[in-house]
Amino acid sequence: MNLARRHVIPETDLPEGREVLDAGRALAKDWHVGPSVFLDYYQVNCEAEYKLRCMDSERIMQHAHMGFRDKKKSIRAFQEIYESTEKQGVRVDRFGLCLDWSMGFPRAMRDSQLRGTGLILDGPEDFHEVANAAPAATHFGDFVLGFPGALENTQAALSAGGTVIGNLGQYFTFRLPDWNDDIVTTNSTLKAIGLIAAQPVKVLVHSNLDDGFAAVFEDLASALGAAMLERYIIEDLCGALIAHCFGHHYSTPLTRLSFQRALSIASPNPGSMIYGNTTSYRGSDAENYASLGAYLLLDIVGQMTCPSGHAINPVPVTENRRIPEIDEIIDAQVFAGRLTANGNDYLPIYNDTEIERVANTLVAKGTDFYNATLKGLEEEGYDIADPFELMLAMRRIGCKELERRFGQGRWDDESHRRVAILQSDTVNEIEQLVTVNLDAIDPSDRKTLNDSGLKVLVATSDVHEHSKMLIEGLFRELNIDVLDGGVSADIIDLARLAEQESVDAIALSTYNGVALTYFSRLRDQLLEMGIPVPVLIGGQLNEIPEESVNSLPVNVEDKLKKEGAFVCSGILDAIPILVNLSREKCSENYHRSATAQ
Ligand code: B12
Repeated sequence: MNLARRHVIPETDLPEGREVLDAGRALAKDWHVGPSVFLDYYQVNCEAEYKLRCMDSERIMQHAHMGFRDKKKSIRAFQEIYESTEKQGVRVDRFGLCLDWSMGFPRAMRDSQLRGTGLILDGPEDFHEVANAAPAATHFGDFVLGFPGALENTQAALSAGGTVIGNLGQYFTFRLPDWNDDIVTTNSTLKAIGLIAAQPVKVLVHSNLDDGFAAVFEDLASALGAAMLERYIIEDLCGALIAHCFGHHYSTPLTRLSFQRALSIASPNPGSMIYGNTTSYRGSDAENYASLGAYLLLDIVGQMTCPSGHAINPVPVTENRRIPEIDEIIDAQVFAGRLTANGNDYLPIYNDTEIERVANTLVAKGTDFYNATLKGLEEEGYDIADPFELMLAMRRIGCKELERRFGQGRWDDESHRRVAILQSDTVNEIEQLVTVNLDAIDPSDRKTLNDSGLKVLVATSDVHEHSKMLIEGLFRELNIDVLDGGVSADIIDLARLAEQESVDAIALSTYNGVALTYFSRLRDQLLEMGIPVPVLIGGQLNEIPEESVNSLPVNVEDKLKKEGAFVCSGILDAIPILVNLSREKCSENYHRSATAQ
């Protein structure tokens, strides 16, 4: 990729970052942090103050996350979770809301957008109602900052008493369906950050690294360097404060604890929360309890030995199967409370020599990545003192290219990639899954596929791309020609690529609760273009039906099958389908050459 500014940002009339920030700042006369039950109950001006108080008194905060479409149910959940855990001697300090991705659009456009499974709040009144259901801080994280609707959503969040607002990480990696105007997205986000910076009380700009760079970087040194870049943008260029979150993808004790240590140096404001290690939830409830216990204990010991203000986040064990219910959230919180009570017992046997060593390496190499990126971008002609330009450049260049150019690991000519300083758990896990799945394939099927010359277009409908990475890794080992259809792909782009490249099949991964609508639209588009390419589909195959009474997503696998999709619950389900396709292709080729003779 050519990184020169004129290639990446060809627009000649880019708004000036300073002016956009000032426009946001000016709005502070009408929009400010409103009162809330939480602020009133604890007599604090903002959550940052509460966090510092907790750190001083060695209290470990607890975060509960929920994702119901139904507003009334969300309010009930706040109340029931708060009251029930309190009765059991556990305090939930903050609630996070899984807002729907359609919330990223400005209010006036929202109704006509593809909807996922999350909560949709219309105006400031809705925000206020939900945020004040219990005396716990409300974290407005997902789909607020980083989208075209950022300003409206930030205004509403502030007026509902929200003082930790995000999610900057999403700005860099998330794409709303059929929305390509990243100038409007950047404008709205930067204005919102200006408004936040101008508040008389401390409002933290939250960024979940795992929603942004950390999920895609192969090297944790790059992930830490990215936290430094975000801090530079928010604190040095915008005059606001940043609070980082991480956790979904950090599975091994050494990476999880070392990263927490390193982040407390790279990003020293109190952190928002350490997200649960949700990628380790792959099994039954009983199996997932092992993961819950394992990561929580690390996070608790991490807070005891190096308090960073992050709330711990006990994710209910049902989360890989469906959206967790209220009683399951309560169970996870009570579980965490008990672990915290026992946490001190682990300290006498805790030894952090290796953790310190790895954390120090991450800080050193993360700093090198940070410096190399800023220097490299400046040399390519970017104004790195302009937050608008820098944010847009980083978003357009993307994580993979940034890491390829400025990563600190040694470049390996043979594999055409860098050898990571500390490889991320995600990359390790995907590499292991490729091997395990490859070994499970029948040798005769491997031979058929190896000789097939099949060309498969691989894509995702949303940000979830681990399955895509796994599919690509496995298919390449099988000598299948893999064509990259992208992440958060638009239907029309996929169909055009399928036509241009005459692919034999599309392998689609989808997680956001839009499986049936997305597939039906894709199939209709392919048929309209006269290319009935088979579509293999996997992921979270559910959707909230139009006529739903409880607003919960239901499984749509049978409907997908009826509509003609090849439904795959595991990656190996693709093998017999591809073997059949290659046999068909082989016999078509045979007939074609026989007719030609
Ligand atoms: C990792 C993760 C993320 C990461 C993704 C990082 C990345 N760059 O990929 C992050 C943190 C960014 C994320 C964000 C969100 N997430 Co998420 N995420 C997950 C999580 C933990 C794992 C999914 C995953 O990658 N699994 C790894 C793969 C390899 O395993 P697998 O899913 O079992 O896949 C197997 C099969 O399904 C199959 N398969 C899958 N696809 C295909 C395709 C083909 C062709 C074939 C053959 C096979 C196949 O093969 C795989 C291996 O056998 C799940 C919960 C969970 N534990 O499963 C939630 C989950 C998918 N996320 C969810 C949600 C709601 C979101 C958000 C909308 C939250 C929000 N409000 O911000 C955003 C998405 C925003 C957007 N713009 O799209 C929900 C979806 C809810 C639903 N549909 O009912 C889930 C289920 C969590 C939950 N219970 O609420 N998420």
